[in-house]
Amino acid sequence: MSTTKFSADEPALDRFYADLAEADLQPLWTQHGLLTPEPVPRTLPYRWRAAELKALGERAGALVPVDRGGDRRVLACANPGLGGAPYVSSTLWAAVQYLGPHEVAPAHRHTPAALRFVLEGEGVWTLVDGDPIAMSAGDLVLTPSWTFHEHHNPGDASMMWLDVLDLPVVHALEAVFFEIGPSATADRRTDAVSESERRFGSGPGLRPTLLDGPLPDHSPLLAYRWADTDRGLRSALEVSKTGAAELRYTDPVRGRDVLPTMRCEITRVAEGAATDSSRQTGSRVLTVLHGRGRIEIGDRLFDVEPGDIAVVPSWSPWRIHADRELDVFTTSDAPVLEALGLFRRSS
Ligand code: GTQ
Ligand code: FE2
Repeated sequence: MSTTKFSADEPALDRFYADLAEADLQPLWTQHGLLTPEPVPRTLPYRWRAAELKALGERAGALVPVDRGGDRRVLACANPGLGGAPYVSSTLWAAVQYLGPHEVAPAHRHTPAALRFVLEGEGVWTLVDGDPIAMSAGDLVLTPSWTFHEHHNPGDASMMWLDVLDLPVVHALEAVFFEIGPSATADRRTDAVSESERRFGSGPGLRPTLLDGPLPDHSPLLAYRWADTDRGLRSALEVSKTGAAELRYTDPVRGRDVLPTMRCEITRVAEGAATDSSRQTGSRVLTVLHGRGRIEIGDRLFDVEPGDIAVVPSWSPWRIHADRELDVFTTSDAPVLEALGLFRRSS
């Protein structure tokens, strides 16, 4: 700083700074790191390994009953740059959730929106505002803001999946509400296809002509099935000239992001190919569904395999290299930045 000294020799100035502090005021000219030439994220590039997540998730299953602590057995990725906060980035929560055989995570709702991406297994069904949604590997399931949700595992095998929430954003806005709800008593797992899919999942380019009532501010389709995603990726990769194909999950009626605060995308990279490096404002969490490769984030290079979770900080360039055909699911906060006129992207 080019200004004068802030203490010492001048008693009048010293007294002034003491009086400012006493009055709970701070001069702008003593602040650092507020108006930086470009984003300086506290979030660090990082990767959590599948083997470790799985082993620790299973230990949680053996040691901690599901009803202890919010009725969810969840291990949150804590970014080492965030001073111990349970957040994967400054704006996103990412966690693995473990549900043992015959366990139920009972109903509740909250203003932070959530999504689940299933990495392995099947058999759990989630009830979202009364609509039963089956969960299998590769599926994306939405539990939008303020919808009641509960998870049921009627099978004999445990299941783990990735949760992503906009919790840090809603917390920063001091708009968190939470309440417990009444859980289902009937077994609804036989409803193989949710009402949301029957109404809004008719197929590519098809939507109902008549809507009985206003649409919610999130996608009315609450489940995106792996068979559809896989088919889309396969044909997109066939016509791609780069060896990579990226698809965005969208609201089938309005074509926009699935949630007001979160954007979901999936990238398939052919064996031996790589994506172009790019960066954007806002952070992104990613997980590997299939394949093997390396993900470059800022100045770090992480080798990855299925079930790994990694995070891309704001404005950090990143790219994917596939050593074996690689499917990478990502969630970002891009809709928030776009809504506020803060979204920037460059290659
Ligand atoms: O499954 O309802 O990872 O409420 C964090 C908060 C999952 C859930 C999380 C939650 C849930
Ligand atoms: Fe929840």
